[in-house]
Amino acid sequence: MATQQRSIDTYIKSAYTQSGRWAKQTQFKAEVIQYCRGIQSSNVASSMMMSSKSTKVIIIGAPGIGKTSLLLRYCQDSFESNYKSTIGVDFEVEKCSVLGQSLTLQLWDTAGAERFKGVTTSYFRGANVVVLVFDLTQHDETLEKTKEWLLEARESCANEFELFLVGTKRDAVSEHRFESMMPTVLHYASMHDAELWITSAKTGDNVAELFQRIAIISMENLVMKELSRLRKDEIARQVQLEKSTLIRIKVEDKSSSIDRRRECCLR
Ligand SMILES: Nc1nc2c(ncn2[C@@H]2O[C@H](COP(=O)(O)OP(=O)(O)OP(=O)(O)O)[C@@H](O)[C@H]2O)c(=O)[nH]1
Ligand SMILES: [Mg+2]
Repeated sequence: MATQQRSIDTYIKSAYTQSGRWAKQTQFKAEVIQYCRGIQSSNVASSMMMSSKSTKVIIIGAPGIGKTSLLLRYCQDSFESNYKSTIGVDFEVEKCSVLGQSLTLQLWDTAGAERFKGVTTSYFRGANVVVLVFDLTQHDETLEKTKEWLLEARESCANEFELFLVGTKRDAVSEHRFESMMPTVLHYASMHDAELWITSAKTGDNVAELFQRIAIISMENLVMKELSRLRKDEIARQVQLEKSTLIRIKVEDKSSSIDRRRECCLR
C-alpha cells in the first residue's frame, strides 16, 4: 500500500477519448466541484460532506496478461518480471482524495485461470468499476477473451458499472505493431462502450493515471448520487412542510369559523 495518500485535483482523461460514456466530458462537473470543496448550498448538511466514500474495482481478463502487475505498479510502484499466477482473488485498499474528498479504492485482483472462474466471479458482485484487461503482445486472443469476461461481469455484478478496457505491456510492442493493431483495439473499445487505456506496468506508463481516472469517475458518480438523494429528501421535506402548513391553516380556519358562529349566537 502506498504510504502517502494521493490527491487528485485536476481532471484527467485517456489519450483515447473516442469511446465510453464519459468521452465528451472534459472537466469536473460544477456540482461535484462545489460539493467536494464544501461550498454546496444550504440544503446539504455539513455532516454529509464528511461521509466516507468508497468504490469497488474489479480487474478481470485472461491469465498472464498483467492484471496483478498493474496493481503492483500502482500500489507499490514496483514490477516483478517472474510470473506468479494469482490464486483465486487478491485484494488491495488504496486511499486517495479527489478535490479534497477522500475516497477508498477497493481493488480486487482476480485470477485469469479458468479453474478459478467459479471463485473469482463470486467476487464480482457489487463492483462499481470493471477493468477489463487485454495484453498488447497477444492482442488477438486476449481481446477476443474480453467478450467472455465482460459477459461474466454483466451476469455477476448485479448492478451498473463503469467499464475500462486496458491494454497492457505497451513497452513490449513496437511502434509499428502498435499502430497496426489500434483500429482493432479501438473497435473493441467502442463495441464494449468502454474507455480505453494503454499501459505498461514495467515502465509505469499510464498506470497511476488509469487509477486516478477511476477515482475521478467514481467520485463523480458518488457525489451525483448523493446530491440526487439529498434533493429528493429536500423535496420530500418541503412537501411534508407544505402539508403540515395546510393542515394548520385548515384547523385555524375551522376554529375561527366556530368562534364566529359562537359570537353570532351570543349576540
Ligand atoms: N514487458 C512487460 N511485461 C509485463 C507487463 N505487465 C506484466 N508483465 C509480465 O507478464 C507476466 C504476467 O503478469 P501478471 O501480472 O502476473 O499477470 P496476471 O494477469 O495477473 O495473471 P493471472 O494472475 O494468472 O491471471 C509476468 O511475467 C509479468 O512480469 C508489462 O507492462 N510489460
Ligand atoms: Mg494475477
